[in-house]
Amino acid sequence: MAPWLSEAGLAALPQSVIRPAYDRSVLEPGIVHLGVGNFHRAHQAVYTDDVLAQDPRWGIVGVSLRHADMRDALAPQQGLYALLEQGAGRPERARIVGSLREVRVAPHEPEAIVRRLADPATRIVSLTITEKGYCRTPGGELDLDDAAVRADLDPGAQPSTALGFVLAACARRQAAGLPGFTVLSCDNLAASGDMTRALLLRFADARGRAASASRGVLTRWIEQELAFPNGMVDRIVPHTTDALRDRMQGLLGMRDRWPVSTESFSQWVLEDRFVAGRPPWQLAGVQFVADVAPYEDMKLRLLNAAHSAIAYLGVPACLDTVDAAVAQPAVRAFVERFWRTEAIGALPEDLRERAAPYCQALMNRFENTALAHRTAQIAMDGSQKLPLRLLPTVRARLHRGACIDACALVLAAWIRFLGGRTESGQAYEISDPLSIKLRAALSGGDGSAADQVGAVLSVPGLFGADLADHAGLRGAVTRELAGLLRLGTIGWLAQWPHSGQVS
Ligand code: CS2
Repeated sequence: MAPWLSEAGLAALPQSVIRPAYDRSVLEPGIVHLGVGNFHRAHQAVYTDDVLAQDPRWGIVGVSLRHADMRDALAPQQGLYALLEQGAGRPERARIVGSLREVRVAPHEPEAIVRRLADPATRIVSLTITEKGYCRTPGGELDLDDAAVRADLDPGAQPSTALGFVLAACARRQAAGLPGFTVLSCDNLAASGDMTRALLLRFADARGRAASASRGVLTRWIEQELAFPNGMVDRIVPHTTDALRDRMQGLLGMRDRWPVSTESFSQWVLEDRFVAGRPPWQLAGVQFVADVAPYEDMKLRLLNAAHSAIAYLGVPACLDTVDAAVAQPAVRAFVERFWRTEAIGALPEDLRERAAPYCQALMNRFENTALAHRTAQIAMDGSQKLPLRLLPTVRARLHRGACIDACALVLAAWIRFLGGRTESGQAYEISDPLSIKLRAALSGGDGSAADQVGAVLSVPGLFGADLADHAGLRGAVTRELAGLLRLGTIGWLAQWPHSGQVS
């Protein structure tokens, strides 16, 4: 039986495997990361791993906000794990990442997590908690009706939400006269830093009221002491499979309980506003820019929106991976048309020229068969994702009176996906924080396309009053949904766009 990956075993790895180029025993815990999933381990942890030889003050303490599985997998490996980079047309590369010093489990030891966050050694608190982890209303405000947020507002309670932990640490640092830290949101959000700041300030304000404390003291401290740089993160990272575990064992001659695979491509664009220093990430290829918004716009509206289109067209058609979906000429042609005729034109003018080569590179990334990136993975949490990645394009185009047929087809594909059955009749799970509401909305009417579209568009807050009542949008989505229900993904796309549709 091959041995398990461990620090003691590093020297025995094959030469070809890249490993930490620094002494892990001297790493200081400068970063606390909330939400240690595969994306963090294939992205920020790797950029940090690349620069720890230059500056060992930025070791990462990972925090899982719900489950113990990542801690249980990585603790016996002293936080080490293997990463496999597989690029279309590039040689694959295996490396051992050492930047994660330890993983801790927030629900098991909330007080210790607050202490860690409030410790003066912590200078950056980074987050990958997915769109839903920010506890926003569909309109983007802090959801004060969310049970977890309400519980975190109780002045005596131990926090459970990510922002609740950050806030508790802020209160403690302020009381102890300590300086603040940088909060670095690494999720797929527009203006991720600004939004996190607004949510945290709202949280602080609501907590002040709940405690009837002198309102505004903590809020002002956060405004003065913390920084929230905006950032754009990009790397496709599939869930780990047993096939990957076997593969890594072959490559390493050792077993890893939770390896991660990703593409060769990686991008991180950040605003350089850090209040307590930062790792020299520029040496690892991070782009520091004055304004991240154009990078976010391109990425969300072109990459992420196309991903969702592929997922919602793909899952019901049993196209299980992104590469399998874009290998279907009809799906590929639709995605290219969505970019060319709607998404690119809705971007701010100065970005449009860059967008065509960007999309071509995206298609190459989507074709990467080595990743086996599952459409079901992307399909999760549509209610949280679509408003950020698709609706800005819909709004920009409607504002100009331009055609939205391709966007309407993506929305129709989502509504059909919510039906929970493939075209061959197999049931699948819908994983979405609004799934109960969505299911209730869909089960209420006569089941016609018009009825389903009306029900989903009217789910409070989801589409905003402007879109929920937009007759043109409603009509276009209804037509597309009726087509998908009648002919299935490939059948409907084969006829797309239809005569009479201006695309
Ligand atoms: C995907 C993203 O699952 C999803 O919603 O669109 O995770 C995507 O793979 C990354 O944003 C790529 O950087």
